[in-house]
Amino acid sequence: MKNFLKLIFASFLLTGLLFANGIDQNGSKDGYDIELKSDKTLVVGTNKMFVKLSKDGNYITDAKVKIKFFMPEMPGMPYMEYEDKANLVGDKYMLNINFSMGGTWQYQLKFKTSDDKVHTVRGSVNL
Ligand SMILES: [Cu+2]
Repeated sequence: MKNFLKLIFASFLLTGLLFANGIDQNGSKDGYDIELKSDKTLVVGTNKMFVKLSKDGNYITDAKVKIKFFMPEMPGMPYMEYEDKANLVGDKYMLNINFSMGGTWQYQLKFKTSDDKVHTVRGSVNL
């Protein structure tokens, strides 16, 4: 019985870990598939995020990727934003994002492809 309870407890912990793990958002725009991911849970302070771009199953590694996170003005709080340009690391683009506070942050992810077109995806994250 004791072991059984331990097993249940362990599986709860595992589930918690799986769901507490960062963000993983997917979308598509103009025929491109976009994945925005973080390995760790988002925190106030510095966060590493990764963007993967692909088209027809092939990774796109020659795009220029940038992201802007922002929070609208609220009572007693000014508009806030944070921008970063991504660096290609392997087959994904790495971003360093500094969140100044918890709450909902909206983002605008832009990527310029080799045909000089700029594509924009929007979304939001919570922390
Ligand atoms: Cu705010």
